[in-house]
Amino acid sequence: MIYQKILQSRNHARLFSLLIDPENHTRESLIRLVTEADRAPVDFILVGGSLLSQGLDRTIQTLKGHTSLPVILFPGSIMQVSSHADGIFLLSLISGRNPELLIGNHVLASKMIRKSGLEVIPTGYLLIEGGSTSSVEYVSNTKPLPADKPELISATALAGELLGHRLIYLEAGSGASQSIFPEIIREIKQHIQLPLVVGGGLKEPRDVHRVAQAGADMVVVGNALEADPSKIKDMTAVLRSPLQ
Ligand code: 1GP
Repeated sequence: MIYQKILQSRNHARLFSLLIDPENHTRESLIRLVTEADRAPVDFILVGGSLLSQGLDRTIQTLKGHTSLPVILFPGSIMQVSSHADGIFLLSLISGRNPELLIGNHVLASKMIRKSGLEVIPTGYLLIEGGSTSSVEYVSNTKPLPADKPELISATALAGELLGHRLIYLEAGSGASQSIFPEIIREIKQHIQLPLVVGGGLKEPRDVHRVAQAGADMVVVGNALEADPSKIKDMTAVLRSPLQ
């Protein structure tokens, strides 16, 4: 069970997830990346992307042929549901005010998701300014939360918890020039009890270390590892150092 593992590791470890966007891969590059992830090992593999519309089943089947790590869908759209995965972060974009991403798409996808048998993890998804216009901002047609308003961000995260989400996900945007500030993470941790996931623009092991030390329960890295899979070892190693 994915959510059980997230809850159980909270007090003694930070989790590391590799995000794979199937659009960025050939079969060979995918196998190289998942082999490195399996060796590191990472805790979870997330699969999703802003543009992906086909090839999702094939990608997950390839992953499953090379690792037994759990695969979680991180859907950029309702077209990204596959019963070959183990679970799905069912995202509600609570930083925005686009009703389709708060309920509309969920209605369209609900029966398909139930039929898939996936473990569903309802996730309050917060887009935070990351230094430039992100794909999520553009595609979702929503404004990110301002990075210099931690009290607004924590109030949004708390609303997500009170509404019954099981995870809070802070997103700076894929390839963000500025990842989530540690002050934001620390502020949120004072207000919520849910596990906190942080991703977007984490490029080096020291970036991973910084957000983990600030209190992220799970760190997500995509671009940097797609560009250089050999970094996975060092990025996961920093999470094994003691928490302060
Ligand atoms: C997941 O979008 C992020 O939250 C991934 O961002 O590709 O910049 O690591 P990167």
